[in-house]
Amino acid sequence: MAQHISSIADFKMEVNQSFVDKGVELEPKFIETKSEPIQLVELEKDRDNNWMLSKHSSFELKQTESLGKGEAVCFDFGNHQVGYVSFKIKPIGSPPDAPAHLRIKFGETLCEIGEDSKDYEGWLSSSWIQEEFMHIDVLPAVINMPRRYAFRYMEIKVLDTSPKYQLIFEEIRCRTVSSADMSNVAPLSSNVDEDLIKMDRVALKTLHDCMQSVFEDGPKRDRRLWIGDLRLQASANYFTFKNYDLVKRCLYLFAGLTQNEGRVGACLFIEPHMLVDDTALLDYSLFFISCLHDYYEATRDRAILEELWPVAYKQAVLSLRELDEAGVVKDREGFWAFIDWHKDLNKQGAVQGVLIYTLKQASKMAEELGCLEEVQLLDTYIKQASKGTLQKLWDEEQGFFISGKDRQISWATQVWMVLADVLEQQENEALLDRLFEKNPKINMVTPYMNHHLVEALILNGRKEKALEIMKSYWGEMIKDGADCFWELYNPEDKKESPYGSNIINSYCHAWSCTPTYFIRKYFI
Ligand code: RAM
Repeated sequence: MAQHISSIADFKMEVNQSFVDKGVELEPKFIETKSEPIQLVELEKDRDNNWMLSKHSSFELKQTESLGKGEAVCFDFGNHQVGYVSFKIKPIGSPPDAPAHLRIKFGETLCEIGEDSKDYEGWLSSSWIQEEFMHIDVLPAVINMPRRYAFRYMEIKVLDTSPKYQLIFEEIRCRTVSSADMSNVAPLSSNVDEDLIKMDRVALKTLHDCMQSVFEDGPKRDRRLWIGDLRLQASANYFTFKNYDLVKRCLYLFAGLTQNEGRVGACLFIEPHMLVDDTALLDYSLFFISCLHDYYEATRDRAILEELWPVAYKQAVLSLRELDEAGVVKDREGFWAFIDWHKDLNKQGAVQGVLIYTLKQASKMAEELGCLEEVQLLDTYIKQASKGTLQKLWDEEQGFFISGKDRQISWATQVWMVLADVLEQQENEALLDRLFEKNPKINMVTPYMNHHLVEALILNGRKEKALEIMKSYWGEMIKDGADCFWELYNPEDKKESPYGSNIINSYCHAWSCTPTYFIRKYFI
């Protein structure tokens, strides 16, 4: 079942121009580099129907052989790129007596090159597929492709020339762009475990390629600022690139462009101008509180805390309406919160965890600011919500938190309840152990949700287990060929996609970059 993201009814945008202006002023400078292909590759399917390389050859001549109708060549740039591509085309043979017609595909992974995009039937727009068709009337030509692509592989197929001439391609180049400065990142000491060094490198590359004009969720798709992704990117950024201004910019933009009644939206569009989307997700709105809280912890920038606190507090207040008399978030139909992409996940329990977790952060900020009335109100609700959770959502017999009317037991619900510290530390530890032992069938499918599991383990005396998960999840992705960490990864179903096809998945995705945060914060 697809989980279409729905819009809120009667959507209105509320603008705080002064915040927006501050965000706009913090526009980052881009760092550009040049890259070019390192080899030519050919693809085939393996026994499990996955695309793999069948052949590769170096690209020393820096020029392709001449290609005629129906022939294709695939360039491998050796690593993930985000940027603008240019190349030269030379005709060979008689004077070109017809335009050249090309198809150009870009793939972060081989499946995007191998699969025929005509077969795509997913629910996200096929326009995200990085495939262009172009006619070139005058040859030779220098082509500067106007769009920004995210890719490692680039395939050019000659759809037609004429029987009288063929084409040679040369000077294939990419001008890469990012607002992250790799030179700001401290190298890991060489006595760190080799697997962690590799994981850190891939995580850094993921974050680097997502750091553009804002923290994008994915440079291939959706190329916008989602707050759930921002929260994790910002945490990783504090331990790596330390681009505090980029986080500040995103905070101002979310605060300056809210939805009805001042609700922070789930995501912002950047172009043609900053705009809040009409999607509202309860957990994502609450994460504005976390983003501000974490920014303050990292920078101690009191001015921004004072300035944006009312926006954070508003999210807490708005969320209280979602509670029933017992202080438990009412379960709802539809796409009202995110949590994870598991298609059968009931979100009530996990959202209750997010609510308590963020209310606690809000209370801490209120205390820091000396807002005593707010502290009191928040603490009352935290108490009520925690009590309600234990009364209504804790299943003593099974030793798990349940969610929804069917009393679903999921990994996500347990993890968020642990992070919310509803139980005592020892009980948290026992709950985590039980989770692994009983392995409830509603598991986790995104690196985003796995991040929260790892964090819960680390904070509750299970560092070894956390490391094991990092190695068996992100580490396994590397073994499966990841240059950057992917949006989705289910080791049990490697082609899983919430969108109906893995060619639309993003293979350099913000929320997957956190191994670098874990490694640098807890493991060195
Ligand atoms: C997807 C994106 C994004 C995420 C939202 C909820 O569209 O992958 O990263 O935050 O879903």
